Amino acid sequence: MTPYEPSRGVDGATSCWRPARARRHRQVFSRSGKICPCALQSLSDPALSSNAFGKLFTVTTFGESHGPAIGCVIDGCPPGLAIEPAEFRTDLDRRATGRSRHTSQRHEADDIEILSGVFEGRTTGTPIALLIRNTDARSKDYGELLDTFRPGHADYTYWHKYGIRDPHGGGRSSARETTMRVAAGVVAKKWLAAHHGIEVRGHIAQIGTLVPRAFEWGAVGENPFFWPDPGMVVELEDYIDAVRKSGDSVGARVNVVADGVPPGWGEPIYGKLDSDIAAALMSINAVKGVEIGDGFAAVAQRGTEHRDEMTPQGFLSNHAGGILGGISSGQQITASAVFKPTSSILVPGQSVNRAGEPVDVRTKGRHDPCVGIRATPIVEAMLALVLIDHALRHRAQCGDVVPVTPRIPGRIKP
Ligand code: EPS
Repeated sequence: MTPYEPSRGVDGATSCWRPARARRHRQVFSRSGKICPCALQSLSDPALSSNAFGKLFTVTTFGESHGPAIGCVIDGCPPGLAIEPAEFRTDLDRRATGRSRHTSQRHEADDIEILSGVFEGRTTGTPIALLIRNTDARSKDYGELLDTFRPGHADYTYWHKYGIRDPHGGGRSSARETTMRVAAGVVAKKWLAAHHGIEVRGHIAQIGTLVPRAFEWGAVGENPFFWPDPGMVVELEDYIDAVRKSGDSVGARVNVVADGVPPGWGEPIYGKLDSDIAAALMSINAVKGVEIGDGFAAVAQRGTEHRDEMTPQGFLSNHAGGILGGISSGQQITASAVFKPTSSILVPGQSVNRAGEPVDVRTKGRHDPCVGIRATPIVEAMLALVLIDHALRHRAQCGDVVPVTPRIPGRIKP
């Protein structure tokens, strides 16, 4: 039984008054000039169900956490880029479960198969299809969730939206989906580095109440927390162990930067670089907040502090996060995303079942005490995917523009 008939919709907005013939011909207006809302929506957004993003470098992901496989199709990748399966290993492992005791203990190999779009190790310009087979799903953990909704989880909203759901492992709402974002991000990072010398890298900037007291980029890859302060790793281990043992979870903040982005990428007004970055980061499962540059701290700043003054030798600060008027300034792009505490936890919480009756829910299974711990490569991937899309969009419209003003160096003047 579904809660309602999806084809009819609940509020009329999704119902279509056009005859099937008009729909086939993408006819938007009736004879009397009435506009069909669903036709307009489908024209402005051909990927209506939103499993794809990007305009020139598009990525479509598919698959469920407990289905046979997950995958993605990248369309619009420039030809000639050298890429082979082994190059996906590092970032996929950085994101994967089961690589330390501080994350979910599901052990997936995450071996990538390139099904199309690459010939003799080089992209051909045709769609690149990437596939990873799921090998360690344990669906029985989800037996009790068939009839109930985890508080704080997408279970309830998916059910109300579609009237049907795959509850095993969270289906599409699972962090498993982010694997393919990271895979697509590997291709984007490689092209950005090869063509523009751009480097995208991230680190965790807060876990629960803990913030780094020191900062070393070199330390980030040396501990399971992507943490820039090597002196705090033992403290973090104890903190996460305690959270896990209590059956609870905590949130995390991930910071990401891109160095080497030239001035000029991004489109005013509705295709601003920062609005596309915000949308991309916010689309990651479990993200609840995004900041660009100083973000919400700008509320307490004065104009004299926030404006990034310019000299021929360099900018004097970077409060704007390298984006002015939605267009890159040539400074470092800086952004930040906050991941909520994992909602699948052992501590029982109140909820309802499908009949609407009150129940207590306690989630068993192999969950992350802090899903943000594995998120740094995902945030990097999403920024890289937005950047490559804007690089291609900029090249398409403004590739032959030659500015007369010398570039201000992107770095902050010492
Ligand atoms: C997840 C729950 C766990 C995680 C999973 C994300 O899955 P399961 O219950 O099937 O063991 O392991 O993460 C991944 C599998 C992954 O590759 O990121 C969730 O509820 O989001």
